[in-house]
Amino acid sequence: MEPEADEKSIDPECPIMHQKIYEKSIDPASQTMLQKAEQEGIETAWDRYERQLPQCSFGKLGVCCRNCNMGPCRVDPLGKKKPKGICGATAEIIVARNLLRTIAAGAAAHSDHARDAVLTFKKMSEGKIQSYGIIDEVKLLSLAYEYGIPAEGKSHEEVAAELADALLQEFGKQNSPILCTRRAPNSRLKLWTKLGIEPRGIDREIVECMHRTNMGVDNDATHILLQGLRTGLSDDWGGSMIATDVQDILFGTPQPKRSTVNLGVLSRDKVNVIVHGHEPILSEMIVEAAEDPELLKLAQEKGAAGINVAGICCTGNEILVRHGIPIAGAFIQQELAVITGAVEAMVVDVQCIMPSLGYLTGCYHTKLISTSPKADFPRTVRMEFHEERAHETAREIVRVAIENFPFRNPGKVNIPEEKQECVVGFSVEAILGVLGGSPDPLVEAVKRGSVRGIGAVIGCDNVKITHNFGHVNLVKELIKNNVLVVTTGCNAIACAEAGLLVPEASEIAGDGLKAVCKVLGIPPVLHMGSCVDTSRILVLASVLANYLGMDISDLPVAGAAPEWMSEKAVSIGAYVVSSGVFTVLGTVPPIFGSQAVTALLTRDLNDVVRACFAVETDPFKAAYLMLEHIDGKRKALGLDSGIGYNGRFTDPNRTPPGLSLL
Ligand code: NFS
Ligand code: SF4
Repeated sequence: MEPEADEKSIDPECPIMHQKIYEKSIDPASQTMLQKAEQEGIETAWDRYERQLPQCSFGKLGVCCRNCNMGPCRVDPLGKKKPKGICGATAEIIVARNLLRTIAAGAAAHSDHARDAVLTFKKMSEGKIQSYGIIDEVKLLSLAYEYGIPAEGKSHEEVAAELADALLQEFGKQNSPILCTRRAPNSRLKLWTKLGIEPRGIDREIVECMHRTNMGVDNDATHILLQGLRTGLSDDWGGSMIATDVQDILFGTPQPKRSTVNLGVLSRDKVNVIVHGHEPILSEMIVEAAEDPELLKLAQEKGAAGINVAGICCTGNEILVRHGIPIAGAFIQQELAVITGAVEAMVVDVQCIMPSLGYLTGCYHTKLISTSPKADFPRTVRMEFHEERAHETAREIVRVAIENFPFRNPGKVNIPEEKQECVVGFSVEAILGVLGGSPDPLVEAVKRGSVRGIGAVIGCDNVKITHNFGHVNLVKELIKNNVLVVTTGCNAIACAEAGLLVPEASEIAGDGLKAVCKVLGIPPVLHMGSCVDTSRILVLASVLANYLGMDISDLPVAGAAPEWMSEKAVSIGAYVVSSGVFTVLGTVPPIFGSQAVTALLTRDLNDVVRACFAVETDPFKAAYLMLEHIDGKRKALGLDSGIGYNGRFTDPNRTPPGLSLL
């Protein structure tokens, strides 16, 4: 029996529990599951976080090093007691080296994902695998053109084969630059060349980071960080962009469509299969298998009303923006989805998958199915996924889920009511389509001041911030102040859960943005895809900059990652800023152990790449910082910057935003 609705709501008599749960998440569906977890004695990431407190101050400041076995060394950031590591490395060197390794790991994750997409694309073009084909022919041909591959007289498969080879070369180029950077404005490209940070082969940049941070190699913080920028650029304008492009060719370029999000998308009477991780190569096949008549019949035989596929994290975003498949939750909700007791199979590949899931699924009937040759987790059912047998493996996975349906324990099932409508799928192509084929209407709206500027808000969830508090408040504050928001990753899921991805959300936007959204029929927050699709945001910025004949850093654009946690987000930060976009980080990066590195990243980078970071944990102040930046850019362009400010953070002089933490 399922509990009655009122039993599911949070107990108002229990202020401590109420407060505690409310501090963990602002999302009612998540709160309901957190309460269920407490009642059932189930541990979540929030409990483990509490047990980790207080977290190590040296780690938080970034001043611990174990890059060699004379260490580990932890240096005193003020340089008094232990100013140097055993080898003589200062806080400055250690902080910079640690950051470079983080960027390398993030860039590696995005780019290795891209490599697998290209390898699948290559096998498809050679006719070695049957499960995938060319869906977006226009994109295939335009990419081939960009890479200098003549298409005349060749079949699409032949073009694809040549393109796949050219794309694979981007990973291993030794001295020549990668090519997608040509999409950036000339001024940016020239700046990168002048600074010596134009990326070469993607793998080369990542390997060089590991080499440079090896004991006794690169020991100049500025020099180290410039390599961080170059590696970040190789991620965005290389790995991430290649992943986006190839996935568009294989699975289609997203176009606007409706769907639903949050834990309430799980079905009470169907077999629930969650796809969690990052690579659509797998999730696309699961979506297809779930429509297989034979498997649907089997589901019926097992007493289910059908098969319900839902996503978590970015593989969820991939199938959401292409097929409108619902999303059950973002990163921090992965455990909560299992806690509903209604998930027959959680199918995972790579990235952002908590190892806790293996133990957690053991408390329910859920099967955790791991599929990637690269990744495994405790207590999984292993069903390795290879493209050659993509259909068959996907069918076997869905079959395991169906067979598991009779083991669902109705007494343990509690699916939150909350599911929210959303409109998603705003690829650059789709945005230009909405605008009638040219950026002109958007540019005119910006000139008039109806749209004050563009806010790019991205990134993860993090237990250090009340779930969705940072994401939702920052984005609401921006749209209230007429900033059109573009979003990817877990921020996009948070915005969807808060109802910000529907055209009706423009009701809470400022008058100018509201009018523009109404005319165009769009939401004030545009979901552009998964985290690798952050590359779409920079392509959009380049389209606008090129159209106006200026640099990205001249545009009234600002970025933010309000709740970031992943190394991938650090790589994204590095490339967004190196591409000329001021970016506010909502959780504190481990850099404050070095004043020099902090000053470089939060101020002096302006003189290098014409953009820098700010760190601000208060989303209202973060929004203010972004608005201030956008207004500054408007002023420099001779546009009206006296649009006024409508927000909670009304007294910037009392607590200067962005400085409260320094
Ligand atoms: Ni991006 Fe997407 Fe989410 Fe963060 Fe993880 S799912 S790849 S890394 S947590 S936004
Ligand atoms: Fe210590 Fe230097 Fe070794 Fe790092 S590289 S652990 S600072 S001796």
